[in-house]
Amino acid sequence: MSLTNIAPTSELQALDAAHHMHPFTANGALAKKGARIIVRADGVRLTDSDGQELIDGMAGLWCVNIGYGRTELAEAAARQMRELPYYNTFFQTSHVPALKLAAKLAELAPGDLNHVFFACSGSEANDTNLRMVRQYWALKGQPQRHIVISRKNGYHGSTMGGGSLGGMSGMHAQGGLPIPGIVHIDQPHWYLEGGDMTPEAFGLARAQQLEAKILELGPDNVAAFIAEPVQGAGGVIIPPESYWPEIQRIVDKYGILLIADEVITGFGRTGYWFASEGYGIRPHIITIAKGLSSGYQPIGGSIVCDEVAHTIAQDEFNHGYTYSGHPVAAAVALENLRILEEEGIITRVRHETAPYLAQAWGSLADHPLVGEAVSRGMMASLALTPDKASRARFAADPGTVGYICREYSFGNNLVMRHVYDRMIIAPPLVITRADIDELIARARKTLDQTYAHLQREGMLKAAA
Ligand code: PXG
Repeated sequence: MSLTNIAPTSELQALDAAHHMHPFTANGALAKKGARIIVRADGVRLTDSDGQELIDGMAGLWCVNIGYGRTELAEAAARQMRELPYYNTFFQTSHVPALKLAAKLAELAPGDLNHVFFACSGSEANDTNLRMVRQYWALKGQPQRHIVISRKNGYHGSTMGGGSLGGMSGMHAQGGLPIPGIVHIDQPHWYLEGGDMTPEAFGLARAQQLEAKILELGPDNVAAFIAEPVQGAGGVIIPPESYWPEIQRIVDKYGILLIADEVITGFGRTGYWFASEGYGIRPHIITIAKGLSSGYQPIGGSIVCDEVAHTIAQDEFNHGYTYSGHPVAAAVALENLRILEEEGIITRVRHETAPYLAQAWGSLADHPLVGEAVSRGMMASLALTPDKASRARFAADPGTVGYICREYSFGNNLVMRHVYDRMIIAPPLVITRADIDELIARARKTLDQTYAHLQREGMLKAAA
């Protein structure tokens, strides 16, 4: 019996429905259905309140990089709570976990990214970034340089700043987003938007939209470009190889700041400490969260290059969170980084399990319902289609088929998500080959069931 498994599932569901407002959820519909209640986890597996065991194909929410059940992190938290549960870092004070974690991140981050501003989440960190890049240009005597360019279908968080930087149309439709001074260009989503172009030509064309936008706005008005190296929440969209080198050329040419949002891609997700290394890009700021603590504690931040940090240091930066660099979260993050490093987890991803996943996941491309099956490191996606040859979309509203597929997956005790009609996974980095085999078998069964369902319901129709 788990600590939290205190009552029959139906009672827990009723309590949840009565009082708990879930993020990104139609709560009315969920209340009728009842949430699946997770009570404990170990390694890559979750257990629900009915005792069912699931493979967690999403590492929680892209964050449990070292897997569940690492008691070293619980002990690090308990030790730190006993010694110094809280202190702030505002008024000319510091504490050991925050300064040690900042120094460790400076060591791990590429180039001269040597300074860390802490937050409690990726959203908060991106809000920091928005204010920091504008303050940077103000201190440089160019206060008019305030526009940040971002991308449609990018995800940078749910705060006013983060949600505005993101390019999710569903989010912009609610609550008055985006705030002023943020503009969006198109995403490098070849499968859906590439038409007859080759991926390489399309990647170049999408990158060149950045140059066109800079010229349209006036280069002297643009502060920064922010993007995820690989879009996560947008559906694990892996850009064509031509994309990032061209983006780097453009930001260099116009001297604008590059923010790589590595909230998902950081800490080993792509087989490197940071995906920026794998893509050969040189960001001025890297956004971090999630895998920084493997989700065991809420912590995020911005890793900042010498030039920006030294400039910001010239004046008071009127920004910060009560829990910036929280000692317990920082102590847990340090222990997480120690495990990632000492157990060689990221090296194993790069050389062993990611190639294995690429081959196993790639084999799903032969399924009649799958238009493409791609991966980068430990993140993978597949496109569902009624017609493989033409990369057609379904006649049903986007997401209808993806949702059906997700429901079968849940029924097969595999947490695989859908983004519209793309199925995605991002399992814990410690997943073994045997676990991958099991994950793929459940995914294939899910695809078979979805295909049969669509046949039965006459839904294998392409959009006009
Ligand atoms: N940047 C990126 C790239 C993210 O993926 C954030 C910032 C915001 O982090 P916080 O810690 O504030 O959530 C994220 C978060 C999904 C999903 O549906 C993805 C995220 C969060 C919630 C849901 O895939 N990513």
